[in-house]
Amino acid sequence: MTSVADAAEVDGASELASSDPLARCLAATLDVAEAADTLGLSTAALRAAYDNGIRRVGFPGNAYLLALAGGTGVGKSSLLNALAGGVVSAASVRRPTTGEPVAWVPRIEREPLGPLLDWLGVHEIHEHDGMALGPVAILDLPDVDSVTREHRERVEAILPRVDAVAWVTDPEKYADAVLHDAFLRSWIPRIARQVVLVNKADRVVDDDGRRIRRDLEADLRRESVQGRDVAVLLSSTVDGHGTDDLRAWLAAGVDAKAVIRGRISATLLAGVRDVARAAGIDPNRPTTPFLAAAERADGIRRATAAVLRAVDLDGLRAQAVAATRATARSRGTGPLGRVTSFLYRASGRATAVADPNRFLLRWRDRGAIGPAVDAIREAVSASIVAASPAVRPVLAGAVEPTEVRRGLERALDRAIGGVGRLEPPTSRWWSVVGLLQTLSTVGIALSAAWVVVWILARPVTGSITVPIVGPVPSPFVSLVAFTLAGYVLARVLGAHAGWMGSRWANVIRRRVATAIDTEIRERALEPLDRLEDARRRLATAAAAVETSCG
Ligand SMILES: Nc1nc2c(ncn2[C@@H]2O[C@H](COP(=O)(O)OP(=O)(O)OP(=O)(O)O)[C@@H](O)[C@H]2O)c(=O)[nH]1
Ligand SMILES: [Mg+2]
Repeated sequence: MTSVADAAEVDGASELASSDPLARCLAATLDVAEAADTLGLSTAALRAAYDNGIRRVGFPGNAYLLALAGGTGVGKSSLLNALAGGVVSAASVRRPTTGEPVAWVPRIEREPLGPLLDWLGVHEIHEHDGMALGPVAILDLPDVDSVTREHRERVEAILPRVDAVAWVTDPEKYADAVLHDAFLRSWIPRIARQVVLVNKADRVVDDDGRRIRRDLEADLRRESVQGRDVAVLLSSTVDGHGTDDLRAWLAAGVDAKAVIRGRISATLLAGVRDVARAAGIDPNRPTTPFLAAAERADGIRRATAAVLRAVDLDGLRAQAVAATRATARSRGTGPLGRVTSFLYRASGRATAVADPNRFLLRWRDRGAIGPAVDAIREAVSASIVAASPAVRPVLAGAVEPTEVRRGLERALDRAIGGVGRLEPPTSRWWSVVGLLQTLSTVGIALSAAWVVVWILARPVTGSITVPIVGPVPSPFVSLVAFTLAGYVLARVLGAHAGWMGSRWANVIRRRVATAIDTEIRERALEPLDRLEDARRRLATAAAAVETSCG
């Protein structure tokens, strides 16, 4: 059986041209199922309908399958016997009677329909020669409401695989059967060709019959898909003409292939509508995102501000200025400055206070991004409440604190990585200052030696008259002048480095802030965005299903 069905499935897939609306309907259904999986919706029923559809089109035969379905004792078997003009399926007063499905098939279709009937698990098959009812094989099914539960299970297994259904009821059961039966309500939208038969019409007077029919038609109109009216017929198997309307309905110019395709499309359409509804998509309204643009922008803005606080841009600025000053010191302070900057570096103080790269990379040591996580979660919480119940769990999962934190950390790490290595600026003037500092250091050293010689040997050196102090020996004046020059040079260097450093600090501060902003905007809500994307895909595919399966 499996091998026959598998072979049929291969045929079914290849039989449909890609331009065929049914092929488009099947493909769009699969897109809906895939998007719905991402949203955590149940897609088992839809995928089963898809599989059934693919298999059904692959089976050979030029007849469609119509099932007689309904409660026990309503006269399903009697109706089949009436149509056949003889006993095909045993009918009796015993409840329930029919336990296994019975098929009544036109002789020329018996062989081609073999694999399909096998797939349905129908083994009792009767052939007939008439074609007056059109290309139809009729199945008498067990009941759906007796104490024998397996009967209903058997029917539920067969109904997804038949092409058309005659729902049979009687004047006693009709109210329960259609008005309050979830079973029927769930099936009616999934079948394109169907009729409701109120059998045993011989038991009611004409007026009651007409009233029952009107009631049923009105109720069915509410349950059917796309305003496709379900016909309601009265029938009787004890009255000679009681099945004429049913015969006429069966024979009314039916194209078997159209019935088969209509059934598949109706089932897929109904299944897709169920899934779309669960995703909160209304086919008559544009789909809005879970998180509205304004709330999203606000959440991102607040989260970015919180992250920037955690990163500490003022700290970064101070580090950048200090790093620039350190570079200036090592280039422009002459021999003594070089010694101090070496000592600075050796002690590790330079890296602690003047290394913006290290400062950025180690943001985790300083800042807690908890407030940023809260900002995102607050922005999304209203959307979760507003979302349809079926998608709420997966939405909540997408903005779970650990998930949001991970997203923000990823965004921040990427932003810092993207900024690249920060190299403090330098200036040619610093080397010039460095040279002058070296000269002033040499001058200080020579002046100091001269001072020592002057103290010990008092050579004649002349003196310079300094205001207020009076004449001062030249070695002292020289020592003071060089020291002063060194001091002034150091101050000039410091001022210039500070100016360049703060300009650079402003640039990198902006660069880091922009990178963080961009990354958070694009990445912090990645899990939520995946859901938004799935919902958009679902809405698009569902719209395609409406047009191609409709
Ligand atoms: N008065 C009247 N009795 C009918 C009519 N059709 C069937 N019956 C009787 O109703 C009883 C049940 O008929 P069945 O054909 O066995 O009913 P069924 O729907 O196949 O029942 P299950 O096989 O148990 O699901 C039998 O005694 C029939 O004679 C009808 O149109 N009018
Ligand atoms: Mg029966």
